[in-house]
Amino acid sequence: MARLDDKELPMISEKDMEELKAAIGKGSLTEAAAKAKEALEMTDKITLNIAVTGQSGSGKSSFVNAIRGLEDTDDAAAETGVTETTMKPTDYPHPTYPKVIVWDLPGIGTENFKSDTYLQQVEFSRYDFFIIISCTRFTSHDIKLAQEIHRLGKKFYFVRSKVDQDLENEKQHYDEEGILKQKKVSMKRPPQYSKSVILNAIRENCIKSLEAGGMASPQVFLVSRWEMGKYDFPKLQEVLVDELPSHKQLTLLRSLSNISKEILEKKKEQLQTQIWRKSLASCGIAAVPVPGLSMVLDITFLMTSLQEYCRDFGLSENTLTTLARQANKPIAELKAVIQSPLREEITEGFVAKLMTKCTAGGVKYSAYFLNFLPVLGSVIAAAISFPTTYLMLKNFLNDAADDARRVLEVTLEGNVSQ
Ligand SMILES: Nc1nc2c(ncn2[C@@H]2O[C@H](COP(=O)(O)OP(=O)(O)O)[C@@H](O)[C@H]2O)c(=O)[nH]1
Ligand SMILES: [Mg+2]
Repeated sequence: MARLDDKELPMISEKDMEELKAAIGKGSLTEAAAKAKEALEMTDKITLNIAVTGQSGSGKSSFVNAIRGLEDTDDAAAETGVTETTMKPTDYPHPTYPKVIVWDLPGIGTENFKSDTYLQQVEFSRYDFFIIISCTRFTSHDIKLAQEIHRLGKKFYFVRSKVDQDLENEKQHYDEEGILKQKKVSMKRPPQYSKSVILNAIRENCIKSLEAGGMASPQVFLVSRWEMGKYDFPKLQEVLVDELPSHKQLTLLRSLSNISKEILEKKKEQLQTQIWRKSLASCGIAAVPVPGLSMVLDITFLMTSLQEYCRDFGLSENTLTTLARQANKPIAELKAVIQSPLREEITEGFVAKLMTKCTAGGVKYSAYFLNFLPVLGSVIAAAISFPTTYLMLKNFLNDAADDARRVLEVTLEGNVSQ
């Protein structure tokens, strides 16, 4: 943690400054702090409902598990590989972020669910968006459903599942060196086995059949339930976040597995936007003097915030154990690249230590903040507590995101065949 002292002070973004000025204005610090805390609590209350639909056997339940970072055998997992018996949508809350609920919908086009009444039957209004899954070509039921979802003003995403199987099946036509076995060179198969050629062909095929069914410029995401870090799943995660209304983005982001650098970066960026509110809430409401520190702050609140950052970036014993098992690496190899403490190690004492380390930086920041926000100076203790907290949270978040990136790199090592 010594790095915190050595670092140059991170820039305070103009947006943060503007929002802070607007929040504090000429009013009282306590009032602004209460509002900041309220805004944070509102964010925590936001719910997200994701509908997963498609034909029976297409991989819906598997996807419901995978997107929640679960194995099919976990307690909270949806049952997979069973004949469709689901007569109504089943809710599967995310195990760590229960406000994110993934719904396993009954298959479309079955006896009980005709596509014209399907959306009514599954309570269309409940969902934020729809994932339509197929493990072959998309059917007329899928297309009709998508068009109806669009007509009613919501978003849908076509997901083509089980591409690992397609890649494996194609291998049968090639010898061990990846050379085509057929004597006659086929129009369809290249002479050398190529994953990207196969994947592109699947994608094009899906798109063509969707276009033939009347979809304008459809997009299809290729996924494998067994390899969520591969193919189009990381891209799907990004698109889902980008296309959500901005006030819901963080809710989804936090629940997403840290399987790509882009997702990590997005998480960090979104979490950063909350830092000024957290700093204000900490030193403006339940703030008390902390022994050994010349500051007043809400140390429990800060401890929880740091623990949440660790949780969001997978820096906990549980998550690392699962990750190590999935990546088939010893957990020590993952821990070796982590420099911040894990979630379990974050105590009030740790926060106090971290604040002490950031005090010098906080004092430097203080002059800067006071320039813009003289009201901070009216509460003497806040003049130092606020900037020090801001700096501490910012550095910790950066470090946690860096750790998560390095852990991701370790899990990807020796796994380069994208
Ligand atoms: N190889 C492979 N099998 C999958 C994938 N997704 C689902 N499956 C398998 O396909 C079968 C049906 O999956 P399930 O999720 O139960 O389909 P549902 O009926 O749509 O809910 C199960 O045996 C799954 O293990 C995938 O991406 N790759
Ligand atoms: Mg199912």
